[in-house]
Amino acid sequence: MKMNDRKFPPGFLFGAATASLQIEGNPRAAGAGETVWERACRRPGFILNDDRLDKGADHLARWKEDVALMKEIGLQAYRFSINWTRIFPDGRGRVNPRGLDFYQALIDELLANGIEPWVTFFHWETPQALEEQLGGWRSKETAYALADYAGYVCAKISDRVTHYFTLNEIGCFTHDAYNPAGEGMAPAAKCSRKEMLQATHNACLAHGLALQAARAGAVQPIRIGIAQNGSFVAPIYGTPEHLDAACKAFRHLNANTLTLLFEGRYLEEFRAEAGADMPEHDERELAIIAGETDFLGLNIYTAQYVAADAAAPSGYRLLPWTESFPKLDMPWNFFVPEALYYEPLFCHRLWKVKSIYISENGCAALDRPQKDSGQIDDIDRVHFLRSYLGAVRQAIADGVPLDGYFCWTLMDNFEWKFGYAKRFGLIYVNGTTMERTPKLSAQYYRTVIRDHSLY
Ligand code: PNW
Repeated sequence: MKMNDRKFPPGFLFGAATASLQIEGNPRAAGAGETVWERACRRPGFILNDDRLDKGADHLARWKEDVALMKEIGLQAYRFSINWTRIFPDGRGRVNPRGLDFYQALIDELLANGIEPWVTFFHWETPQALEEQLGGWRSKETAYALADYAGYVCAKISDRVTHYFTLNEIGCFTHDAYNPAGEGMAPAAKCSRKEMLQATHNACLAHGLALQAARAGAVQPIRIGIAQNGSFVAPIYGTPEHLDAACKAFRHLNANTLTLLFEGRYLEEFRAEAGADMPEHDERELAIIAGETDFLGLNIYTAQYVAADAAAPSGYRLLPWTESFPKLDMPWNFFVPEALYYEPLFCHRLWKVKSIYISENGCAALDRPQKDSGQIDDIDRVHFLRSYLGAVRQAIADGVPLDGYFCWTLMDNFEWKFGYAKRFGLIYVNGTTMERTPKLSAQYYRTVIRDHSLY
């Protein structure tokens, strides 16, 4: 493909992403059930400032205004998640007849405004009932329940929605939520390492089962994949030696998620490391997990640097962060734009993935409205987006099949353990009045989308 040094290919899709629990507010409206996040928010000290989900960004009330803002930015697609417990309050069994009403209306409004809806079935909305009855993701039954829910939803919305993500970021709701430290994401249950690895396996199984269930439920052909982060790495610089080492590290460090999904088996190295803690599984499950997808979504914010190391048994060395390394306003939000070049490149190289979307990319910044104008000049976010989008362009120019980019996130929201203290939005949300103000970065993104060009 020929591109001048600024243009994105004509078919390249620009969107923004959100998640239900982070923006909707009012998590029990219209007969919804409880999620593990709502429950965990009640634990004193679990969330910064003991913030709750109740407010979110008040999207449940302001969704029409929000779609109008999306249109103003010129979004071609909008990725959002459905809260499982709005549809199945207990995760399975009883259906809430009012549960889909909000999403149906949102989908219609998006389409009426020329914005393509991309639905995530699961962005960490684990039903509290399944946590209590089954142990949540520690049980394979949760994987089957997720698939049933996905199939049900797909049957109801696939007349208008043709793009789906099965799950968002497997590691964040398994490895980070069920571990020996009993810390991290909700439910932050103290578990053995075996349970932790089993939870990750079960989530991979849920992904595979959801592929099948969604396709079976769909009333027309759909495109479906996952939105996954993982342990992302980049060569310290791009000589063949460091590049090969980073690619090897990428496959190894993601052995029980991306590598498993695309290769359908656990690597020998992983088996050796896991030892007696290997998750229970069989060949049939591995085949389900490796079910064909239509695209791969990668949520990429940063990557750790890797160097080739002939002396190390693995052949590579992970380079620790230096204290002065530039980062944005999250402890892990290191500024590594080339991550958007290398991670898609590795997936293409290792597994011949034919269609890749950046399903999330963005940063937290200390946004402050100007005293007089109220304007938010988030120059750090503009700088961040321009740099990362540059790497996307470079990857495309080098033949990596990158088909779209979703900015995280549309508007300031509930940032999990950090509550409302961190701002990732293109749109500023006043936490008291809930008033929305597009930031300078929203203007920047609008211009990029309008001209399909990197500025
Ligand atoms: C993603 N890391 O999580 C989630 O999909 C979003 O819901 C979240 O708001 C957003 O990124 C910002 O945090 C991540 O440690 C969790 O690198 C952890 C990391 C990256 C993303």
